[in-house]
Amino acid sequence: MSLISAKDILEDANKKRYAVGAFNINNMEFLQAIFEAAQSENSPIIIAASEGAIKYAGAEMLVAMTRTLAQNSKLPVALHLDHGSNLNAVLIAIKAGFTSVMIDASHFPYEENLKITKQIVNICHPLGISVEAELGRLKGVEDNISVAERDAVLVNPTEAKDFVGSSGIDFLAPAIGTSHGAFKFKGEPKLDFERLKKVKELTGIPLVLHGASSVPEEASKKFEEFGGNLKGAKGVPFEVLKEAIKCGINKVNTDTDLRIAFLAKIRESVALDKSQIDPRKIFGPAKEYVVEVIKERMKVLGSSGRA
Ligand code: TD4
Ligand code: CA
Ligand code: ZN
Repeated sequence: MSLISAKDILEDANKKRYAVGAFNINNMEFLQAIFEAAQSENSPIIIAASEGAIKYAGAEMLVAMTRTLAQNSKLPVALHLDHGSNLNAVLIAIKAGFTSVMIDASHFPYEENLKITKQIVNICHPLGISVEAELGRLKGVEDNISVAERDAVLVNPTEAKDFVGSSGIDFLAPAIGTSHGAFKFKGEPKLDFERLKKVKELTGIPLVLHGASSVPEEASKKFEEFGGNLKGAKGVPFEVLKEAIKCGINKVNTDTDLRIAFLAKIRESVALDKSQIDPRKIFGPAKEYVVEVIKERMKVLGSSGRA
């Protein structure tokens, strides 16, 4: 199939209350792993590329690889710019052929965020490209912080309603207590589900969970067994993800889990096969290890069997 917009994928997820993984690509092997897992699970997929990924591989290259794999399959596939920081980054992505973008202006004051987001919507929608925006900041919140501090960091549901209505975005990332990377929580992994439910109630559109990696135990153990250090790493447990999906999350962003899995296996292969000089013999098994992590997540998210 040709690449489609993420809106087309997420509308079904919103209606039927499941979530689709947006998996970040760090290199060609990640992309192959996502497709292999999706094929085997019969799942729709959102391929996410950050500005960092575009800088590393080039937007045209990412589009060409993703298009080729999508055209050789029957799966619904969207190619999405993750955390686009300004108009220029968005233009580079859409010029190359991305079918969905995120504009992340959430660190600006509300009015400024809205203004920038509106501008992106006006450019993207006539082209059939879907738009995601963010409200609040991606930051873990401790249990013992004050209500005021919490409100300053996390999404404001009333603001979310106004923002969605005024901007015309297709899906929203509300900050509810997650953060990027392998170290998400000091104590219990807790998200603000009440806030999330309110945002869903007031907006009705597909919602996105950023910083949703789970830091899978087996891969993390392997990573450390072969000389790595992930001390204190903590992700969002599967049970918490499922609860978030019940409260209205339809897109679950995952990068860290794939990174940990890929590098854990590379550490193992390099340690155990000391005379190996063929990179394919090192990257191949690492890719297959990533496939397993993705398949497991597709089952948890409920996107398996939905393609
Ligand atoms: O948006 N993301 C992925 C962030 C990718 C960052 O890429 P660069 O290093 O190129 O900037 C997520 O929300 C995933 O969060 P996770 O929990 O997987 O860290
Ligand atoms: Ca942000
Ligand atoms: Zn993110």
